Amino acid sequence: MTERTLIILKPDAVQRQLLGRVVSRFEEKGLKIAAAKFMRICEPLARRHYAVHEGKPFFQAAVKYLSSGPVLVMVLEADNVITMTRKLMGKTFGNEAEPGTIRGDFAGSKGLNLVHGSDSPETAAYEIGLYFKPEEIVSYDLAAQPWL
Ligand code: IDP
Ligand code: MG
Repeated sequence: MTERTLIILKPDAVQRQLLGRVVSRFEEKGLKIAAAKFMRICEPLARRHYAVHEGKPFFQAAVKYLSSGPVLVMVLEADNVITMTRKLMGKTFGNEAEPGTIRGDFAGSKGLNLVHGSDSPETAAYEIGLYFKPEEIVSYDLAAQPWL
């Protein structure tokens, strides 16, 4: 079934000028970009984003990190897109993520990890709603679709 996910190229991806290379990973996989926004996430929005992690020891650090600079927020759409993007991203930190994954190839510590991706259809719906109005999500046919 066609599914949507929220992807964020985090502040380190912008500052390290890796946006193009990370977006390419998703494009090369054949995932459709349905929405995109370059923006700064304020701290209250970052708190809402990580609300499920409230109370955990890393909550405050994760909020600070996400709101520390501009980001590229995207909605990707494809069958099974949540599982696929989580696999493309790799484990949470680059020091454990497999080579071939975004985090495994471009990050190497238990620190900044370049990219966020929703982890279930429920969180995807919640997270997409934090960043996009329904009319900002664009409906169109990907020309390559019959070849994917
Ligand atoms: P995910 O991004 O792979 O889904 P989550 O467990 O949902 O990982 O954690 C959300 C974010 O919080 C991570 O991407 C990372 O930036 C931060 N984070 C998670 N665990 C830790 C930790 O143990 N130390 C520091 N930051 C963490
Ligand atoms: Mg998560």
